[in-house]
Amino acid sequence: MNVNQFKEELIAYSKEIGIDKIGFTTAAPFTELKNRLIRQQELGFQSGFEEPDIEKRVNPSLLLEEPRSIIAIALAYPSKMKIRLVSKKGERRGIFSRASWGMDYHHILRDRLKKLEAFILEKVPDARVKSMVDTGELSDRAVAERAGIGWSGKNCAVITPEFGSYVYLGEMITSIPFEPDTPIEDQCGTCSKCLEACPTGALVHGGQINAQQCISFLTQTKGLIPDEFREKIGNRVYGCDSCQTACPANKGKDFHFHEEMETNPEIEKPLLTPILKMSNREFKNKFGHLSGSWRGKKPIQRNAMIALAHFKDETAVPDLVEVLQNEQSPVMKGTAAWALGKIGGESAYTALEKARKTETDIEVQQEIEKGLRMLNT
Ligand code: B12
Ligand code: SF4
Ligand code: SF4
Repeated sequence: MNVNQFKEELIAYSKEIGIDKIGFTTAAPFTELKNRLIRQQELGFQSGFEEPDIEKRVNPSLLLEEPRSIIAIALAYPSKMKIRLVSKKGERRGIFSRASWGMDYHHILRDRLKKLEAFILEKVPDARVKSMVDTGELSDRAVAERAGIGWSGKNCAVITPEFGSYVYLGEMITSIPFEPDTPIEDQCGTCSKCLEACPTGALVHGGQINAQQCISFLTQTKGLIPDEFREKIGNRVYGCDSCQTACPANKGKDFHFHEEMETNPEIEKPLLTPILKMSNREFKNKFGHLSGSWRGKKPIQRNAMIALAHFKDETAVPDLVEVLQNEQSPVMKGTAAWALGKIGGESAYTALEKARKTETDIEVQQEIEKGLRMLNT
């Protein structure tokens, strides 16, 4: 087999099956990344969603026997919704971040990687391959950067010159010794717009994040959101795009190559109050296909209450009172109490006073007190 010719065939095939960019790198260990991951762990800057075994993250030979190369793929996603919502007075909506628009990208990229695997195995039946997207051991960004897909921006994203940073990443470790591509030079220069745009200061330095402070992370947690971040979440019900929308490399970048990624604004910019009352089935029907639903209903409902507090939406008070009175989960009740305090008004006050007398959970009690303090100042 002529490996260089096969690489060209693979590149041509990747275009046919809807892969927007493909790059190749060696299967050598990611030594620089290793130090970085250890440092992030020491500083307590990790999210906890990463694969915990650092050796597996940096050493492809622990994932596939005698690996010889890694193929990196990128698929561009839309940054603007084709259908615009006509906003009606008094309607309050939340927003899912762009990486959660349309069908869950894990399915889409896995489909492309499966097709690529089949193509390889048809030509080289004894090849070994192992693909992953997001939930795999490797750092998708470190692979993509080394394979020449894009540079590693100060906002931490891999930025492609063609599509900006609005690309999903995935990769395949293979036993075939493909010629590696050359990494792209850093193009951030003296710009630091993303650092300035980050609402919480989570980008502690260019290219370094404290995930614990990142709104994207916070919207994906299950507990109570720490006080200092609640107001900064705004109306985001899942994820955050601020360090990408601020980036000049994303200016004018909006690609609609993949039908599955198209949006329905009623879903990705949903009305907030109906979310509070959704049954599990309703939640699954409406949001189940989004990547942003992976943590289930409660975190989205909690974020929706924070968004209603952000809008100070008085029409939401009866629904928030219902959550405070009838929900089992302390996180839901506590967030409702805090939101009622933020929104204010007579019935919010009465509900908080009433709940104060009967509530037994310490966390919820604290949120009720916070709510009442806000109303009394
Ligand atoms: C954990 C995780 C998160 C965490 C932590 C994010 C982070 N920056 O580490 C949280 C929940 C906060 C998060 C948020 C988001 N995520 Co996320 N996330 C991941 C996940 C699972 C692991 C990331 C990881 O290991 N981070 C650890 C850091 C240390 O490594 P890294 O960023 O992977 O690699 C870079 C650094 O190590 C750097 N580096 C290495 N050494 C050194 C040394 C120096 C001095 C410097 C400066 C840099 C540096 O170079 C590497 C390449 O860029 C990956 C999927 C995967 N398996 O890789 C997706 C992934 C990174 N997420 C992705 C996306 C889309 C997002 C969001 C945009 C979603 C959203 N809209 O809300 C935000 C963006 C936040 C941000 N600014 O990074 C995409 C990124 C696509 C892209 N074009 O870059 C990925 C690759 C998923 C995918 N398969 O498409 N995410
Ligand atoms: S995703 Fe939002 S909170 Fe996280 S680093 Fe970017 S701007 Fe900051
Ligand atoms: S905003 Fe500027 S510094 Fe940040 S990633 Fe984009 S180009 Fe780089």
